[in-house]
Amino acid sequence: MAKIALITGATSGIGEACAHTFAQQGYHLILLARREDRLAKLSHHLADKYAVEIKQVLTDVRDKEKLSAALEVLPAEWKKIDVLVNNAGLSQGLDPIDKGNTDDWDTMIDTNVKGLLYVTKIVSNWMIPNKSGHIVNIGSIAGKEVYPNGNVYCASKHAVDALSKGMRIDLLPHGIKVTEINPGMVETEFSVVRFKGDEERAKKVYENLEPLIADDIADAIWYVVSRPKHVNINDMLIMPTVQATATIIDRK
Ligand code: NDP
Ligand code: 8X3
Repeated sequence: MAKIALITGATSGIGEACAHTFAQQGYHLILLARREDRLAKLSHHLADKYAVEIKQVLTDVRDKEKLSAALEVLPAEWKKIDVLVNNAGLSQGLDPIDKGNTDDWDTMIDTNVKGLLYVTKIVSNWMIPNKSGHIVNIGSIAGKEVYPNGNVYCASKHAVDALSKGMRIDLLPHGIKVTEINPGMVETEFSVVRFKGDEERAKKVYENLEPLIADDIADAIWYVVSRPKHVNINDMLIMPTVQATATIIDRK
């Protein structure tokens, strides 16, 4: 059987770009997300275009029981996962700590931190008997710096940073690679989700600058995953050329 990659948050942005890249490289895919129509459309498109097999896992990474049930029903040969891309994540709101919406905080922490942990626990247990595997966690510049009003999103990505280091230590005896990919501004649906559907406000984030695109990150992930067995790239910070830090941006 061809190699297998499980990509969370595959229905949009970076996850969708990764699905294309891995399919193009001949990987069979397990694509996980919540939006059924998008997941089905993408899966059929990739299966037709690249002649690869695809399993759709329609679930929410926050719901550990449903997540576990949805993954455990996969056939045994599909549990021999070579690459896990822990990409599902989001930001909600951009407010000072005293004004933040506590439901938004729950959503970010439950998705970006706890969801990533639930998926990792299941998949790492499948990788361990194979004594190989590669876990790629999507962190952020927000996991390396804190910016005004970024508070809880930044905290969730700092947690991804710490967890990536922790996973690398704990999974070392099992031959499992752990890489953290940390993008700066990538134009995806991220800002539309952060601003809860306010397209105008989202568009302003990328106004008068050239942001990264999702394919730039998929390309970096493919580079990392395609290194020889003895090489692991621990951590990569990828910024648009016009972005020096989270907040210092050369807008024209
Ligand atoms: P998008 O909003 O375009 O994509 C997010 C993906 O995550 C969607 O496929 C969404 O699918 C999925 N998702 C969200 N919540 C859940 C959930 N609870 N369960 C399962 N899937 C979920 O954003 P990006 O592609 O930009 O974001 C991908 C990752 O990259 C995130 O972790 C984000 O924090 C990170 N990142 C993004 C940057 C950017 O500037 N865009 C920069 C740095 C990091 P569905 O709604 O169908 O479930
Ligand atoms: C997404 C990039 O700068 O909005 O992680 O936090 S940023």
